[in-house]
Amino acid sequence: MATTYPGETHNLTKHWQALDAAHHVHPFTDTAALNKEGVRVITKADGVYLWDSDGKKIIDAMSGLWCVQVGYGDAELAEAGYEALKTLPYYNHFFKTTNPYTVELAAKLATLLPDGHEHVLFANSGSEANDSALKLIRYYWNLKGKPEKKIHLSREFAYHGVTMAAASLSGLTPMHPQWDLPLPGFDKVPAPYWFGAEQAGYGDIDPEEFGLSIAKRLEDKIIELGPDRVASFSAEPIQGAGGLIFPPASYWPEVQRICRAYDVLLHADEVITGFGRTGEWFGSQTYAIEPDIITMAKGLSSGYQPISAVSLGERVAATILNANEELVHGYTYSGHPVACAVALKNLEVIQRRGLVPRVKNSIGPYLQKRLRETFANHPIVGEVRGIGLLSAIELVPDRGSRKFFPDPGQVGTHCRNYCFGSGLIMRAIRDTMVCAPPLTVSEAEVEEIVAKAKAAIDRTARDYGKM
Ligand code: PXG
Repeated sequence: MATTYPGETHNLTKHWQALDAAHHVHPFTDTAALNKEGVRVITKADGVYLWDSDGKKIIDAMSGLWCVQVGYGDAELAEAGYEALKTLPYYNHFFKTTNPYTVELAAKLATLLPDGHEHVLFANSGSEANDSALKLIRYYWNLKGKPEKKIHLSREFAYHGVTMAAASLSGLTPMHPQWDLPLPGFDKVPAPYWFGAEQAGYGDIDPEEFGLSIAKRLEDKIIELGPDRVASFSAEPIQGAGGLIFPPASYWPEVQRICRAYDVLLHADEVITGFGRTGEWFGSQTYAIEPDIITMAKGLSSGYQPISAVSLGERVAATILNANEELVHGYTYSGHPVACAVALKNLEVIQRRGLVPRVKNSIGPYLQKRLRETFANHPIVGEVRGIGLLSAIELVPDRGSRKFFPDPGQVGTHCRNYCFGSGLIMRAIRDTMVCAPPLTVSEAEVEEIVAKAKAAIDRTARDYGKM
């Protein structure tokens, strides 16, 4: 990183802010509003910490965007990338060629994925993986002689990415109007969001009963559209960017039954839940889901390189790989050697350091316990929920009621700003504060996250006259 420019005397933060404002378009951002406020410049990262260009140290309880499993600054990953850059900086897989990094990674994934997932296809982002998965699903039904099975079902509050197809699959409604989406052939069913059930008109329903009734909505939708027209159901085992929605235990077994009963392919989007987040390698293992197709990204390389993958379950692989024709799909950078080298090292590091059992047995339960203890009787905390290193804190006006604040997002943003101000990164999704630290986070760092979150939530409660 360039920390100084020759002969330069002016403030570098201002310099970078000005360049950013003049030339850089940010994702999911109102550019004009950001430019008035001034962007924060992140210049380095180590472990669970980031530093900005003014030297401020920030604890990152979001692992970047839910992706930095091994923490920042891991020398082994950096060296693996450097070695690959020197040895084979690029080659493709189109011309009947492969390379050691790509095949070793594919084989390694086959040992970690749920049973039956022996084959992977690489892409570069979660969105591309989901786009690819939908194409494979369409192709599967064409090969099966059921070309009319083309409707893709997914859920409200789902986040599956931003390509035309992945955004269509997403159920966060603000993602659609700017682009005239969803495309035809996409339909939604409700999410198993028990905390929001009362507000959504389900009354004071038991979580397990709610899980079954939401699964039934999937069955009703398949019947309404016609099972011979429904290709697939796509779902995150735990909904992430939609507000950390953990399904009641009754939900997944019933969804699995319904998908089998109506011959609908089950696509698990493990972009957030993969690679140890939930205390297993994949969320599908945590919930005993048997998907036909799995998409993964983020933690696959701990975010150190852009890489994603689609894995094919038994029946999808058997059909597509025996089609006796070319699979007309693939990217210039599918299975990029440098990205694969880094991802392979990342998986080795996660395994060697025992990070997945650590999330399941020690640091995950520790985070969950400390958050629950800290907010047990807090006046604006309606629920603390979580599994492994995924946690959510619901901010509500009256902690007993499961009713939301009137203008969703306002209180959450207010609290998020206090977090940022105190050097803590937590996401606010509507009024849900979420936290997903690196799998390497220590108990002392958990304490720092919890203390800073408590201070921010206390200040928010005071500002809203609740404390
Ligand atoms: N599926 C899931 C479940 C995701 O969470 C994607 C697909 C798309 O991945 P790419 O690599 O195309 O971004 C995601 C991405 C947030 C946030 O603020 C979450 C994501 C991306 C950006 C912001 O929570 N998830």
